[in-house]
Amino acid sequence: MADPRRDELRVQRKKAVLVAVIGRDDGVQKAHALDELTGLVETAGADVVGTLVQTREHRHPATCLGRGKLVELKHLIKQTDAELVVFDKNLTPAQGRNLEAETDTIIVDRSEIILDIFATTARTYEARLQVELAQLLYMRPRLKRLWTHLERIEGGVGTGRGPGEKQLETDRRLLDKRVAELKKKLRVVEQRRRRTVAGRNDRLCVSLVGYTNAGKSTLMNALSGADVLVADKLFATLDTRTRRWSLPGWGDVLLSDTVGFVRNLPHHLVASFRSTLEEARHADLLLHVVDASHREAELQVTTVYDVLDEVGVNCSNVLLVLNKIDAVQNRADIDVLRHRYDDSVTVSAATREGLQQLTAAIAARLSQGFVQAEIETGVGNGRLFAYLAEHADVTAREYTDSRVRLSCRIPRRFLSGVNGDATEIRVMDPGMIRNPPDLI
Ligand SMILES: Nc1nc2c(ncn2[C@@H]2O[C@H](COP(=O)(O)OP(=O)(O)OP(=O)(O)O)[C@@H](O)[C@H]2O)c(=O)[nH]1
Ligand SMILES: [Mg+2]
Repeated sequence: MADPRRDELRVQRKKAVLVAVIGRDDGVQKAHALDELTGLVETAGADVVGTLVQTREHRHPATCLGRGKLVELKHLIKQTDAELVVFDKNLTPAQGRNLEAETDTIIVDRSEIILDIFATTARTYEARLQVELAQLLYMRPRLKRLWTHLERIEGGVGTGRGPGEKQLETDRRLLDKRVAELKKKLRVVEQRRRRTVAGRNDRLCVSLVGYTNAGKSTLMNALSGADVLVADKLFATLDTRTRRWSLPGWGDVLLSDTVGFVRNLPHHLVASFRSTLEEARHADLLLHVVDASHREAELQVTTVYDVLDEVGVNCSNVLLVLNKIDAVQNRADIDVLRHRYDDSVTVSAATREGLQQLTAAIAARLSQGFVQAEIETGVGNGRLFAYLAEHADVTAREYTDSRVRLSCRIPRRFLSGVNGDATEIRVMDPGMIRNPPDLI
C-alpha cells in the first residue's frame, strides 16, 4: 500500500524544533537531554532550528507538555519558522493529534524518526520487510491523524471536504492486508535464517552487539579483516553480517556484526528485528561493544541489556568491550568504567590498542564452554564414536573386554548429544581449560 504520508511527512530538509520532557528518574541531564535526538534528527536529514526541554514528573495526558510550555513551544515555532516538531518521547495517537491542532505543525515522535532512518538505510530484502512492517503497525492507530495532515497541506483530499470514515475504513483494510502479507514473507525469511544458523552448529559463534555508533563494525573489521560499512552516523548497520575469523591460539570461529540499539526503540521495530538478531541469540559469546568516550556510556550499557532481554537473547556469556579509549579525554573516566564493569576489556578499534588482550580474553571465554569428560560405552557404539569425532577432542582410550573408556574435551552444548543405552558419562572438570584445542 502506498503510504499517503510518504512525501508529506518526509523530514528531510525540514526545519525542526526538538522537545524533551524529562523526569527526575530518567538519568538524563537537562543540558544534554536532546543530544541523542539531535543526532537522530540530523541522521534523518532535518535541520534542527530550536530546542525546548521541560522537567516534569508526569506527562500531560492530552498534550504531553504542560500549558505554559505549550505556549512557549508555539512562540518558538513562530520565531524559527519550524515546519516540524519532534518529541523525544513516544506520543500516543491522541497526543499527536492534539499537539498538531494546537501548534498547526507536523508533530513527529522519536519512534517515527527512528523508523524513518531505518527505512532510508534498509538495503536487504529482509531489512526492508522488517521496516515496512514496523512502519505500518506504527501507522495503524494513527490513520485518522494522517488524513488530517493531508487535508491541511493539500487543501483537502479529493472533494476538498476531507476523507470520510469510509476512506479510513478502506485504508485500514488495505493496511491490514499488507501487514498479513509482510508477516508471511518474514516468516519464510526467518525460517531460512534459522536453518542457516542451526546449520553452523559445529562452529563457535561470536556476536558483536551494542549501542549504535559504539564501533561494532569497526571492531569487526579490525579483528577479522572484513570490510563492513563503518560510518559516523546512527544505524549504519541494519543487517547482520557474518565472517569467518581465525582467532589466534584457537582456530576458526564465526564473527557477526549486528544492528545497533538506541534508547526507546519503537516496540514494533524491536519485534520485527527479532530474526536479524537470530545470530546473537545463538552466539556462544556476545561481545558487548561500548563507546567508552561517551558521556552516557553506562546508560547505553543498560539500554543494550534491556533490548537484548526484550528480543530473547541470552546474556549469560557476555564480554564487555570498552571501545574508543583513544578518544577518552580523562583516563580517570576509563578507570571508573573498568571498576564498574570489572570483567571488561579496554580497546581502541581505531588504533588497534588492546586488540591482543581482547582476542586472548575471547579465547579464554570460549574455552569456558568446554568440559572434560570420561565416557564409557560398548566398543560397538559406532554412532557415539562418529559423534565424538565430529564434536569432541578425544585424548585417551582404554579398552576392557567389550567396553571402552574415552577421555575427552567437549563443548558443553554437545554434551547432551552423548547419550544412549549403556553409556556412562562423568564430567571431570567443568571449569576452564587453559589450552583449548585448535580445532573445534
Ligand atoms: N576515536 C575512535 N573512533 C572510533 C573507534 N571505533 C569506531 N570509531 C568511530 O565511530 C563511528 C561509528 O563506528 P561504527 O563501527 O560504524 O559503529 P557501529 O557500532 O557499527 O554503529 P551502527 O552500525 O550505526 O550501530 C565511526 O566514525 C568510527 O570511525 C575507536 O576506537 N576510536
Ligand atoms: Mg555498524
